[in-house]
Amino acid sequence: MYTLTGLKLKNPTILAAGVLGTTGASLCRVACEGGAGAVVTKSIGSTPKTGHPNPSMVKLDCGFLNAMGLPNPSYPGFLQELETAKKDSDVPVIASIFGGSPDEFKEVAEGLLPGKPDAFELNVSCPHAEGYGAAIGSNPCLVEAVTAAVKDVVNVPVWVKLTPNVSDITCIGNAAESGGADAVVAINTVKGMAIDIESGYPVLGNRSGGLSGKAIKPVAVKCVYDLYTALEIPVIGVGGVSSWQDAVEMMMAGATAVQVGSAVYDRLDIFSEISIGIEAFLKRRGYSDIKELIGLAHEMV
Ligand code: RRO
Repeated sequence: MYTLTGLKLKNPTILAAGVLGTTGASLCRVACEGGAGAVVTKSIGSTPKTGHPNPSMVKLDCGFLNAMGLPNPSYPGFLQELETAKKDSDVPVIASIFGGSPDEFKEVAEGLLPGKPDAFELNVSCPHAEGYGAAIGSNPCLVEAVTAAVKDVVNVPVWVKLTPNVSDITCIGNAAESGGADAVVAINTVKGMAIDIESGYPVLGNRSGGLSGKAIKPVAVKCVYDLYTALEIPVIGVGGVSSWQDAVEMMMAGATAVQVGSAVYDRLDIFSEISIGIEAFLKRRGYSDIKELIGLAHEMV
């Protein structure tokens, strides 16, 4: 068992927000069949949203480009899914939420409390959401205020998911910590665009979006490395993790646990595969505790 912000996880792998997180049934599948140590829901807001026009997700050679546009049924519409996820899965269920102001974040968090989420993940980092997401997540004062507002009304851990699309992610991480965050999650997707050269059109309906998958792993590792140095609270690493080696790398940079997003589209049991691989690595290298890996790269001078 691993302890992360007071939550008990059977292994340090977590389903990232946005992937297979829209229904209680899909969250359960990831936990039960996939072997995830915890699962995060799709980001939920205060009013229903249909999202951006199609195509809203495109597979590239180096990863995925998406501009889903925060499609979600709103917190009243999602409560039952959250209840199903809690009832049918045996792992912590973390509710990802978004809003355009501290009050809206507070409203969504309070609205989901009857579903008994084990923690909240505050999404202040979607790269293509007008007025939401990175508009908040690149402003330290707003990040601190949003975090404090949610902490004020919930008594479960609060994680804050950060955007890499800023000049200094540690400044935003510090603001989350000042607001009372129990952990930060790094990183959300990297702003990106792709163009079809035959038609000349950008491939996404929204024209631009966020890049995930293998291409962004080095960006994520650097962000985790810097946040580990700057903060006292745990850093949860996410971005391009698709193997146990990637997870170990993220932990050596400073991650206490890892989230997996895009790689889930290839194989659901990636979580079991990663946790078995980490255990075998620890044994082979003679480590007695996974904690010995966390931040190891910082000691290599
Ligand atoms: O729904 C999305 O378009 C989306 C979200 Br909320 C997010 O946080 N990151 C992303 O790449 N897409």
